Amino acid sequence: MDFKRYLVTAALPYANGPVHIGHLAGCYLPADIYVRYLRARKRDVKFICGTDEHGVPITIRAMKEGITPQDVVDKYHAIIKESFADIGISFDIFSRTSNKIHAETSQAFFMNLFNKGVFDERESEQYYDESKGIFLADRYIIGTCPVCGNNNAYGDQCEKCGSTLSPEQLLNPHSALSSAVPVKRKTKHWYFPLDKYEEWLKEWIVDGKRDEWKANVYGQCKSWIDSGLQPRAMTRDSTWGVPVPLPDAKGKVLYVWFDAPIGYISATKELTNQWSDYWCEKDTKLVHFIGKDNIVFHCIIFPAMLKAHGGFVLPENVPANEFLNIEGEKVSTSRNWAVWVNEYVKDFPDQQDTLRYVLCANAPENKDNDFTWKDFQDRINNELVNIFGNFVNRAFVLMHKLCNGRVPKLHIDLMDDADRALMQEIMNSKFKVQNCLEHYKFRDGLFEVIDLARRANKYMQDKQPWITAKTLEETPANQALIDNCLHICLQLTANLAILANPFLPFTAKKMCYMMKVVDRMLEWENAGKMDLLKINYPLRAPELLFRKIEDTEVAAQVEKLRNNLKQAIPAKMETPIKTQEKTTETVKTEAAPETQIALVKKAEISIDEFSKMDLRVGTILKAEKVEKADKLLKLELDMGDEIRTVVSGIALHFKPEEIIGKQVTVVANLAPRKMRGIESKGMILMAQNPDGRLIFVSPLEMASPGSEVR
Ligand code: B3M
Ligand code: ZN
Repeated sequence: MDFKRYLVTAALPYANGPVHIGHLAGCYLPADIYVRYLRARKRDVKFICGTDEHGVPITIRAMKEGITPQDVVDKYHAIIKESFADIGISFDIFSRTSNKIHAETSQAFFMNLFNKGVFDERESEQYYDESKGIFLADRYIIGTCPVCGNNNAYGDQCEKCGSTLSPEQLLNPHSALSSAVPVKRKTKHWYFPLDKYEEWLKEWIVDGKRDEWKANVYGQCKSWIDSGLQPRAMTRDSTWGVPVPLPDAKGKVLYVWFDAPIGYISATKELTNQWSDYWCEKDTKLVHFIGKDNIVFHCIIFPAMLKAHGGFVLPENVPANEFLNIEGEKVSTSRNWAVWVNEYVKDFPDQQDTLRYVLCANAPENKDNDFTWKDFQDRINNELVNIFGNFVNRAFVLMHKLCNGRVPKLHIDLMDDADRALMQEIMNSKFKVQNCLEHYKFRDGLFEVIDLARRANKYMQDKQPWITAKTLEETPANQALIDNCLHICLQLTANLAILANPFLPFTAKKMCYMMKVVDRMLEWENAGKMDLLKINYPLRAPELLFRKIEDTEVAAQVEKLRNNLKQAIPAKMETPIKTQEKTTETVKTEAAPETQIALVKKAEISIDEFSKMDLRVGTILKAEKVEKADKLLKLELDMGDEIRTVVSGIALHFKPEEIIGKQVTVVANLAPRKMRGIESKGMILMAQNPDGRLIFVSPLEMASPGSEVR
């Protein structure tokens, strides 16, 4: 099918934190490369994004920072927008879902379905936190995953095994906001009957011609459909979000995954009066760029919503990427294990394209990939600097030295096989890169660009015009050979700028400046041409396109990652680690990066001495900070036959809300002692990592509270 226009969306990032390079590699960079390519082909394209400003991630962040949800989204919208602009992500609009136009659009969408009788209105019992007066849906509720046993699974998803969950499925559910064990309360919601769209989705995805979709995307969709679709509530009890536009819906808002994808539509409306051409005309190609955790929402739920509404185009493709790890470990925002884009642009000013290069060359297109600073350095120094940059620089320097700073003539009669072969390569490269980009193979496309530069380098090395120059005194006619070589190298440089432009736009611009050509030369139809630079045209002196990354810079970045981690996990460690504890007498050690916590071997004890200890499993029911004692948490433990209070010196390591439901090992017969006026009965055991991190000593499987540890 021939498409008249393109609508390209990139997932709306939650406005609850800055973006990191994993976001870029997974979604925004491939989307930007694709769009820049389409623009170069003079296709009619709109590139849509904005911040997702509703939902639990925002309200939880607000509570953590002690500010309002509005403050949170204002702060992070600005930071995220700036990061994208700095790194050259060229959205046509970067909107926000807190805009009025979005509330109107998503409410109208809801009413359209409501008036058609699409929703089932259902009253059900849901978990409710009495201490906070709030229903616990999605990420407000935490518990043990029934699939993998992860103690920190959310009410909508387990991030460890990827299972989609409902709060009812969690074992040991507890509120993420307080220490409360939730109760059940009646509430009414509007359900979208996904089950009724199962057949249609099967036809559209499984039986339909979705063979273009990436295997990971198609596979996830198929397994969802195969395991049967369930109705899903499209509303929530909350004060933060788009209000449900019905008279009997006080205190109800649209579910964030109902309103967020509609955000693509509202942002397009905000951008252009012609928005309906893009959303409603059959000859629009709609492409959603997302990360792999968003597949079901973009391939199943949103298409079913669009279908129920009617009149909208459906996504032609959803090229979702996998995740990018950092230095061998999963990105973790709570541990601050991430490379933040806003910090990168400060640490590496004018190095936007180098990051774009590395993230594309190493993109997690088919599997999770790893980013390391060493690989960043190697790729830049060995590929961008040594191959691409070096070739362009040599061509310019030699042209200034051997051809008076002007584009030399091409003597067709003197061309040899090597000249012709390289010219053919230029043409081939255009089609290879084009083919990759049309099929969302961005890594391969970038590889083709570098490969052309690699061949060009070899050509120049074989021709050695600087050696030919030494023969000129005796054989002046040899100037024609030098001219031919540099003519071809310079036309190739212009071609490289066109092919590299979607990937490395800052570099392409610099090259245009050096060649004294206007940006219009970068249009794709010019690729493959050998007359892009006019003969005798004077060119500027070369500028270095890329610089080497030094060992010290790599070391500094690795150090920075480690320091961030240490700040997330405070450096001041307390020993001994058994944590009932002495607030004043505790020995403090500073955990420097190299200093591992010293292990002091203790004197031998007899089995009798050991058996005096009553070790038991306890489940943390409540955890709260002890006033005016920044290291202490007051814990309430379910010990089977009783609830115990234990005061523990772990407050610098864990947030109270994160440890509810965890099982711990308790020294149950330790003499009680008063700490800050609270009687502490027992002590919990902790393991301490060499880096100072504390880890609960917990049973591998859920044990009954009060079980003896022997
Ligand atoms: N905000 C989830 C995420 O950032 C969500 C995407 C919405 S796209 C409509 O991963
Ligand atoms: Zn799980």
